[in-house]
Amino acid sequence: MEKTSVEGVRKSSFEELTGIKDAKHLERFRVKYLGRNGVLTAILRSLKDLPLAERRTLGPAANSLRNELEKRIKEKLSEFSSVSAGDFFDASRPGKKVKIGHPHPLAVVEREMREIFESLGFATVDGPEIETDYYNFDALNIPPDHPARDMWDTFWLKEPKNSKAKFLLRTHTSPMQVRFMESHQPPFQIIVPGRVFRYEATDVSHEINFYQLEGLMVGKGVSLANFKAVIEEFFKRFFNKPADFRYRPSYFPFVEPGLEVDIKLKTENKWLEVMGAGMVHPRVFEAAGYNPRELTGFAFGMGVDRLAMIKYKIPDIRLFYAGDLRLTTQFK
Ligand code: FA5
Repeated sequence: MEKTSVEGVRKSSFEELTGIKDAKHLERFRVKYLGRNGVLTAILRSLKDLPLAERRTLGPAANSLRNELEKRIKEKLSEFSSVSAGDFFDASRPGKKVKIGHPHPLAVVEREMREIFESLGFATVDGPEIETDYYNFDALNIPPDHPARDMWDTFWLKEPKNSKAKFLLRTHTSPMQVRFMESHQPPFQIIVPGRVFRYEATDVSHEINFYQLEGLMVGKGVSLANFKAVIEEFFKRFFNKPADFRYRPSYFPFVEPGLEVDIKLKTENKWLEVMGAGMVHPRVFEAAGYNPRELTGFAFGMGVDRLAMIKYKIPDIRLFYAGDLRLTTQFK
């Protein structure tokens, strides 16, 4: 055996390889040269019978040719593996399952709530998460030093230089009431879903950031009876179960009268507090530039997380913010 035989194999194999156009032929080529009875395999196998001097020159040459051929075959194969190469595409094979993300349960519940209100004629509006103390408090009839400010433990932000306004993370979605009324004329009915923040200790039903959905309907002669009709229709559709309602007097500085709504699903037999509400306070209308003698309206604010917990039987609010995929993958 001579070194030229390896060179000969190199030349002929490379030439042959250039002409190969599909994977089937490539495999045949591989077997021909590198298979158990392949041309190059035979050379490699015969090495052991050669005198040492010949082995020293032939061995490395044959080995390097084998490596080179393996590499080129692999490269060629990857050229064929695109769909257009026909041979490798089997249309009857089941496709690869594409993993897609899941919406967060709170996003699902917010969407469900929004769809119901929109079908009842409410428009959805959005508001800023960073607020001024004016919209979060003053315009809602909660002046500085008013004890009602303690109802909402607040994350205050550092004041920008030369700023008269104080900034905070909104403690509720109610600031959008005056923001919206300042630039719109009644009659209207809106909802404001969004994230809110409170500086409080967390437990199974309290988070420092959570979601609310605010509602506001203003017009001539809007009454508590209208509120009751809207809200009972909403809950009937949201839970899709028969329920009893309880309206308890409560205090929020921006409504008069103020109330809290409890709901008891017939299947649960337990009263659950679901929202604060009331008739818009005349001072709030004044802050927005409306004439309180001409208009009335109702407002409400419900906790999205709390409603999601009830509807989907989620025992701890903190699960929503733990990023555990075992929860999110159950929602679509
Ligand atoms: C308010 O925030 C008022 N803005 C609601 C309102 C709007 C009243 C319009 C009148 C008119 P309250 O602090 O009660 O009210 O919060 C409303 C709802 O948010 C509660 O019923 C509860 O469902 C939810 N909530 C309150 N605090 C937390 C918390 N820490 N974690 C999760 N949900 C909360």
